[in-house]
Amino acid sequence: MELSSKSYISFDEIFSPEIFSPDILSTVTFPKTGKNPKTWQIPLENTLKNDIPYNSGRILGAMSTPPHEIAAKLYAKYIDRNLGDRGLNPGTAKLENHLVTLMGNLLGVDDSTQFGGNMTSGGTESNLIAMNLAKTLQPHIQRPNIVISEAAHYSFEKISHLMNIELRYAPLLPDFTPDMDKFEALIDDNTISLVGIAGTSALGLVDPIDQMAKLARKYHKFLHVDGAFGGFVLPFLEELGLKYPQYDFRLPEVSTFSVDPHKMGMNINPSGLFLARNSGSDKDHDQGGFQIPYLAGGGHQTFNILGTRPGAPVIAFWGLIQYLGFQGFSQIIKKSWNLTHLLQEYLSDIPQLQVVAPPQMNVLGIQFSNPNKNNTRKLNQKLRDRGWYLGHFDQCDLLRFVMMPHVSSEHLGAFIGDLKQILRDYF
Ligand code: 0PR
Repeated sequence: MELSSKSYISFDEIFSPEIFSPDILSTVTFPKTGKNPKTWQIPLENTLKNDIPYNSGRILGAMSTPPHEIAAKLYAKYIDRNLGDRGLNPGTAKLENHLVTLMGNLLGVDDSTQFGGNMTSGGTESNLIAMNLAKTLQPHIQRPNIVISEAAHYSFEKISHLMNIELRYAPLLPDFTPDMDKFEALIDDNTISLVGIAGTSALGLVDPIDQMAKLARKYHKFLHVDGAFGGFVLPFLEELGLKYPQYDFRLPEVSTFSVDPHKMGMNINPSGLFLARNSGSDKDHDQGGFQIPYLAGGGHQTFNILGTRPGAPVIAFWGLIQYLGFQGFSQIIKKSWNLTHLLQEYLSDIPQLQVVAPPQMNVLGIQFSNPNKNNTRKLNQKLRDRGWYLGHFDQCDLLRFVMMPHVSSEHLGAFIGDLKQILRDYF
């Protein structure tokens, strides 16, 4: 059916998808001519209706959330900025430097002149850059390894594969914290970095990074902290009075830190931050970058893996920080923390299930009181069948909740009702 003329279909018809070729998504030929949006907009939107919207309240286990409207507006306005060529975008580059300084301040940096970093595409890229820096700074190590707990995010598997680095996993104790004796025993002359996690992916737990810092000092090792999730939660929870062992640049041994604005920072996707301390006047972190000499805007050195990279996430997050300030973010995080408690309270009513570890931030894991992987798999499936989406960590036999800003107490109430029903019907 040819539908190119604007006047051909009425408004009502636009909302009757059956008048459009239902097969538009099965066509395999690249369209020869452009088509009036009316001919493809409805199929497009109908297809996208398959995506689960955050405001349905159904997404209870993902570490992402809609961006704050201020961030979204700034992003849309400055969508064309390319930080792959800083020389063409010196304004955006200046904002990026300032953003790095502000985030360093949030994470315990006391001397911003001995500090640097970049926005990245997220925790994966930040972790990769950190490990690349650690490797570059120690060229004498031929067969590098890194020591990290078993709770490591899978980005480290990618890093290991891409960079030919051996991953040495310290096992977890029954309380899901790393066994620090075993952690220490894994360190050797070929260890290029110790890695601590400030907010594990499965349970949001904080590694004893203060103890790892002591090991870094004892063995003269690079120490990276993966705070992709927790790095933008812990400073606010500390302010609310919660206590954690130190996990950030307040520890002089922490070399680099990964923190993601696109998680609890409510910035647009993708946005991570790679932060690095210089150990001295050599500007250590400059050595880990790559020279790009030929750009129209002038050559520069970059850590980033991406070439062309969006500048708008920098602008959006810088603006959002100005708009909300520490207090504004604090309110958002407090609400998520309160919801975590509410969820815990609701769950305490369900004897078949138990909370895996007391939550340290707005991440909470559950499993059966008599742990059983098959039951956990089945429960996850039944919840999905009813349209509830949790994280499922099969290896440690748990279902993960993340109380992101889009979750409300009403959503949790509805969820608990369905959960109890499923447990009655199937277990
Ligand atoms: N480090 C930690 C501790 C993480 O939890 C994550 C992501 C990363 C690094 C990597 O960050 P990027 O995904 O930004 O590269 N953790 C989330 C997770 O695994 C990622 C995510 C987010 C997955 C939303 C699904 C989703 O719907 O759960």
